[in-house]
Amino acid sequence: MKITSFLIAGVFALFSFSQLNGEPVSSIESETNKATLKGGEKTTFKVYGNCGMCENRIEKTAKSMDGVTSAKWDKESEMLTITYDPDKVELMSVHKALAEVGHDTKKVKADDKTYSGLPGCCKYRD
Ligand SMILES: [Cu+2]
Repeated sequence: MKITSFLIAGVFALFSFSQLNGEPVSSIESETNKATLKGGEKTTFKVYGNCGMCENRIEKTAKSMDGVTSAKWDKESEMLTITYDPDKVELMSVHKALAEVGHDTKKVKADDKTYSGLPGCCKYRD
């Protein structure tokens, strides 16, 4: 008898909790998940380049990757800042993709053939 009334009280408490919040508990949880996904991880690393064309190429390459939600490369510091979902994309794949279009990072170097194919203004190696 005691257990039954405890259960009823518990169910009632849960019910009034969700009523208090104005929406079911489950929808609050899904909102939280969305926020986590939207934020993702943010990281900044060096990507060698020179000019505005490099900026476009680097940002376009990074953004085209599934799991990368934003990419901003700074011409002066040659630093790329990306927001990404680590469950969808590994950071190393981003380094590789950038090297494939001719841009060295500290982890992956572009091969000479790819590098030599870059427009003259984009040649960043000394
Ligand atoms: Cu360039």
